[in-house]
Amino acid sequence: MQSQALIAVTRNVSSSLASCELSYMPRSSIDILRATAQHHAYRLALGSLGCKVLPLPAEHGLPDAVFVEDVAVVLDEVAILTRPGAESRRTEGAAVARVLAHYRPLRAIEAPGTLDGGDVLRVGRKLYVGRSARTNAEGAAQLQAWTASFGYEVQEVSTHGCLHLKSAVSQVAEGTLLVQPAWIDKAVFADFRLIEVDPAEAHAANALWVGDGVVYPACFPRTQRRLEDAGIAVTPVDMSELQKAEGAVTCCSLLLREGP
Ligand code: CIR
Repeated sequence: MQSQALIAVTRNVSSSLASCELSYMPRSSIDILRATAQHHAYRLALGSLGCKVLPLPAEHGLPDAVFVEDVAVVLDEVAILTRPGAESRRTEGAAVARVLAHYRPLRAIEAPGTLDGGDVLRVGRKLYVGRSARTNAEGAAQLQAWTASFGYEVQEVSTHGCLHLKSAVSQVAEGTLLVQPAWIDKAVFADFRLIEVDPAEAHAANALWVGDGVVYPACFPRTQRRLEDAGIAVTPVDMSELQKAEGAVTCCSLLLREGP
């Protein structure tokens, strides 16, 4: 049987990125040309790992639209359009939904629910949902309702001091998670092999698992070393400008298997 392509839905950097939402970082000047070049290199990295990259045009009126992960949760059976916690981000999903409609039936989180895709970590049939400033109990409950018939189980996870659950934990290999124990209770993930970020690299827990390795920010060499020592192949990318907008590697794409 031919293996299905992995599609990466991405969206080019908005010229208004500097007006992005910020929660934990001070605003600093963002070089848009550099951010655009870094995003281009990110897409090339995904392509080099076998993804079919779909680049949506930039939405210049929507500063955070490059962070497509937050507007949908895509599972094999269904895609759930989120209702992002930040009001400025609520219209970002429309263009992404038009693309996803070609691949999955669509469902949606409705008010008063809020949910950011960055708060959803899928591991098999388990959907860990971060309770953050962006995602509320109603959003998590609606996600459970839309996915229960496919056998998914939502488990809420408290987060402290970070934007999203996936700022604090991401999957890097089968059965293996990369964690920042300062921002979540790592006991929740006791059944996994855990790799902790290097204490000098607080923001290093977000990696994008693709195929046999991860796409990973080049600015965390100590944690990169821990990943490599654990046998994980790392494709480094420079994300410095997108990081000034509190972006990371998972948030710039939505990965989905083509076909049923
Ligand atoms: C925001 O605050 O919503 C954006 N500036 C950054 C979103 C990053 N998203 C993600 O990590 N999933």
